[in-house]
Amino acid sequence: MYTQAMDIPDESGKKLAVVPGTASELEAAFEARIAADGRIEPQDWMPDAYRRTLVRQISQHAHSEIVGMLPEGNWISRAPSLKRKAILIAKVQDEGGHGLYLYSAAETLGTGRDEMLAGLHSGKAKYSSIFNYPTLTWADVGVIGWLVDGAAIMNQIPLCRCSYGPYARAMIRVCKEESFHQRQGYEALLVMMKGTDEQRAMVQDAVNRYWWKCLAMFGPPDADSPHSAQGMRWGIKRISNDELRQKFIDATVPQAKVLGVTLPDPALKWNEERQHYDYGQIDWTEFWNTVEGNGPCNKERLATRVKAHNDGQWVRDAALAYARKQKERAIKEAA
Ligand code: BYC
Repeated sequence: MYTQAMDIPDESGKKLAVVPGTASELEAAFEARIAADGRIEPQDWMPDAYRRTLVRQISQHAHSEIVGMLPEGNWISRAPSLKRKAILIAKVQDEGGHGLYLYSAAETLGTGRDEMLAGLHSGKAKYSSIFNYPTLTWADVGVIGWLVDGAAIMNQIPLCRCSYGPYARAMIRVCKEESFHQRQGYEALLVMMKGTDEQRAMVQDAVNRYWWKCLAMFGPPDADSPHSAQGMRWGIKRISNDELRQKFIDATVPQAKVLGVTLPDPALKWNEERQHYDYGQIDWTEFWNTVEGNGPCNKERLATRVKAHNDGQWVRDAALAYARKQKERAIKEAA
């Protein structure tokens, strides 16, 4: 089951090792491992709530990577040069790869990929709010690299130290690829900013549309985040939503200056006492509206994913038929 190859359905991944011990001994061993900042592995005993939290977060993360291919994918056929097209294709493929690692990591917790995908396709499972906004111009592609991937890295670096081993290990490679994504976006914008007035205006317009949505990517304020406290106790999350948002703002303001764009927040100001930038109010009503399925592109994104999944049914059928045939042959040869 934990494989990149197509395999026939197998229940083995669900049979997690039976570890001897009473419920309280198992729980105490788990808590001790967490307190010592150790890793929990798939075969280890873990509380159901820990398992459920991980499946929720990792599968939502996987869905975000997969749906996240769509806004930029729309520009592959319209990239302004062969070089930009090659870079964009590589980036979008990377996002697909991240989704696949993450589904695999979630499968180690005993939840099947079909179940996770059914959650996405029915609209029940969440994915990152940011991918429900349109990519109107080529500058949006650069801004997604710079700001969306930049925010994603800020959030994902601490996940490399997540207490669940398969998720933490997947994040190491994902973060390496995300830094290439961020740099290619920033570099594309630097080139546009050295171009014509129209190009500079296009970059500024994309920054204006994406800035606030990127700040919301980090999730609701800590005080309104139902999962944060327990997620931090379990070592799944290491840094809170608000702290990560602040780190992202502090890192991005100097980059915006080098680029020559204005961040669309009149309240953005260095606070000497806090040693951080102060910033304005995020529109949380708009955020929740988008998360609940009513953003500008939610319906289009889901419909595209469902169609791609249905169109691919024959490939899954063929791969399964082939795997079945191989297995039958192996059994016959062994007999
Ligand atoms: N959008 O208690 P909270 C990428 C939900 S893609 C939608 O703070 P938690 C890329 C949250 O799920 C990388 N929903 O939750 C790809 C929860 O709802 P449920 C994406 C959001 O889990 C292609 C509720 O609000 N990164 O890099 O402690 C191209 C309460 O929130 C959002 C990840 O997925 C949101 N923005 O913290 C380019 C990172 N924020 O489940 C780039 C992994 C919150 O109760 N995930 N919600 O129904 C995480 O780190 C955490 O899950 C979050 C939320 C920080 C997002």
